[in-house]
Amino acid sequence: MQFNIAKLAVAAGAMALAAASMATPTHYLPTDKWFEGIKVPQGIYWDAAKALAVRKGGYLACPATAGENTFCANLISDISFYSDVSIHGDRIGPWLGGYHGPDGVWHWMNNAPFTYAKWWPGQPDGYGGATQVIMYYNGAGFGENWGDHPGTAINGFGPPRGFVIEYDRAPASAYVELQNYLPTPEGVEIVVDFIDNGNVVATSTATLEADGSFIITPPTNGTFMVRFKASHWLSKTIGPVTVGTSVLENVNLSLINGDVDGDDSVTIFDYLVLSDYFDKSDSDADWNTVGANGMRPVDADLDGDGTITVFDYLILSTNFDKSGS
Ligand SMILES: [Ca+2]
Ligand SMILES: [Ca+2]
Ligand SMILES: [Ca+2]
Repeated sequence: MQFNIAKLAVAAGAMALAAASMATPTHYLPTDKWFEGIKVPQGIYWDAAKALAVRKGGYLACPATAGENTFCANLISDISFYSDVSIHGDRIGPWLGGYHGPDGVWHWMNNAPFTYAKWWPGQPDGYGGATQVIMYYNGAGFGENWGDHPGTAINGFGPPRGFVIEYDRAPASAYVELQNYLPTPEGVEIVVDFIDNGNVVATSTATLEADGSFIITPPTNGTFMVRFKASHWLSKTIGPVTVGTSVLENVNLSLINGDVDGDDSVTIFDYLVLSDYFDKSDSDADWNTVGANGMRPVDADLDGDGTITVFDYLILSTNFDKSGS
């Protein structure tokens, strides 16, 4: 386990969370939650913010108590998280995970009871649309009060420039190098197994950003061995790692290429599949079709250049006989 926050911060600038700048999630002890304020300088609407929060392993913050609300508001207590001044002279603030349901009452998306509320005077007013969500709103200023908003563009208003994420457990940041791979790893799935006494007790799947970074939020707190595996790369297991109860931990991994059939060893079977598909390319109609050998041609394209060539063979040869570790 390596700790490398500086590297993550640099990497974050290039990632597909794009223009969203990462902060460090901070722990709110009274309710054992983690919160993070995210700034999006070009502005963002509710659905996009909601999706980014989920991609980071959390959800839009649901400050269900006065304490949580003050804590969240302090993470974004800067006018730069808010919209420009609207035609009405006010500003829209960072999004939260509250919404007005078809049942006509307010809900938090994590199902916390909606008993506490911190509406700005005159809010909620249902302005701008039938479906409303919650944002920080303090007239022309910033602070810990809320307003309701359709969550989408409305005439005369620009978008707010941020949102707050809530995590049920401490999210861990990881950075994976996929060896011998030409494209960026953006969109490659990585399967993360949490192992206790040899048993996989939880599995989660993450999607890599362009720089190989990803966030895992452990499904449960505890001490585990943690195994990382991506399609035709061998797994890597680290640990024991105590997750969910401490500060952000950054995991740096480098995964070995060559496991065409995904059984976590580079063997003659991988050679056989690669041979079957030698010279195929992504212009072939069956590139993504499972063949008689149980694999797809794309699975044998180890370097990701869109063709099965001697270069894929070389990767396999170099790593022959290796297994996940
Ligand atoms: Ca409103
Ligand atoms: Ca294999
Ligand atoms: Ca290739």
